[in-house]
Amino acid sequence: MELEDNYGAHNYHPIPVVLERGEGVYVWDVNGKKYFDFLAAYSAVNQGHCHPRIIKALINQAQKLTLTSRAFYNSILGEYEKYITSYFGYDKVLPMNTGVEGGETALKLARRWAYDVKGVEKNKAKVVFAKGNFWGRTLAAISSSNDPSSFEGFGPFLSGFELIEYNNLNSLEEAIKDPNTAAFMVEPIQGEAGVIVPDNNYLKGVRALCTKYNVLFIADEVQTGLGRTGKMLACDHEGVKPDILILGKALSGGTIPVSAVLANNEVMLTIKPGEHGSTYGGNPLACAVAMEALKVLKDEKLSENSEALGIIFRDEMNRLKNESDLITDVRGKGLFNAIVIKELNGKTALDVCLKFAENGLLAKPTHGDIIRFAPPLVINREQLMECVNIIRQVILSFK
Ligand code: IF1
Repeated sequence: MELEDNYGAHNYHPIPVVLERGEGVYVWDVNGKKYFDFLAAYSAVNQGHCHPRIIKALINQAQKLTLTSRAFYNSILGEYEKYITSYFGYDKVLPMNTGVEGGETALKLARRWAYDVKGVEKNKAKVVFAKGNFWGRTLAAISSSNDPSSFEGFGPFLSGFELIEYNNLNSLEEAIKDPNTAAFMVEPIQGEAGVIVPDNNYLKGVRALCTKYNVLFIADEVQTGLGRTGKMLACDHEGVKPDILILGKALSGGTIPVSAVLANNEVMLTIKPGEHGSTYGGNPLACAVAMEALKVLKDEKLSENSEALGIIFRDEMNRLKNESDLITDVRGKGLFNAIVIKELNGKTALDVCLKFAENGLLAKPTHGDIIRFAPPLVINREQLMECVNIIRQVILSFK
């Protein structure tokens, strides 16, 4: 911790636990203490820490070829592109590395499509976002944010962005009827905002309005995708298909950064050779790891497990809510859940999380009073109940 303090940027304030090993739902600290990981690296280790099949794919490819740059072809990228596009049902994929690069890529595609296909006047394209959104830390991402801790002190900001209320179809229609609108980019469930689940049929409404006004529906499934909410994609709960799908995090099972933007030809082919890319985008190592990470999700039925155990978890949290005046709300879908903590005698969500850590469960608060619970999707019922008991014991200890 001291080394990080002396030699690292102070852009984080971690919970004082020093981890050195991970396996499945467990992580161990440098003193050998074992924890349930109930954050799962913000949903990047849905398949569990160091999944043997994903690590094996990583090692095999790492001993063959890791990076060629896109100046040349390589023997695995085409196979991966075919695999992932048929897996999600899109014509094409643009491979990138981090989630925020996926968001940036989606926005560039949307603007190009607006100019070249929809016929919006040059440099007039507008993209609409929901208040409370979080899709990363780049200047474009913070330019679309209404959270001062994201954007304060980093101006000037990118123009052409408009913010509307989340989960409000009237405000969406008002914003996108503007003929200059290229896209609406939205998280199907808002993660950083605190696992904000919109009303049923919100996504259906988004889909219908975007179709009606010829506006691209961009779904940011970087956190909600890949089984996290109990379906392969959170959009699958309402059977809606976004025009642009952004994936990241668990796409690599928590090994190396891999993200992907999927779209059909009308959108994807607006970007011509040499107009976008990245040194590591689509590198052989990423392709090998991502294919295995996607196979594991299906082979181990992790979406189904997420859905079933999520129901049990929320039932247990609601039971606990009735027994303790500390919890004011329980919400989520699948194994993507959060509780809202009412400050009690000066005790905050952080104090609760520190106590969780003492009792062998790792979680982190967001926005002060919300605790997100998102374990690896490989967790089994027995392990889940052990975690419920830890949570119950800690919560009830705060009188
Ligand atoms: C950190 C938050 C979560 C995301 C969605 C895109 C991205 C993220 C819906 C960008 C990234 C990460 C960032 C990470 C912590 C984590 C996070 F707390 F920051 F906000 F999950 F809620 N879309 N979220 O959630 O992906 O570029 O990071 O790969 O900043 O520490 P990225």
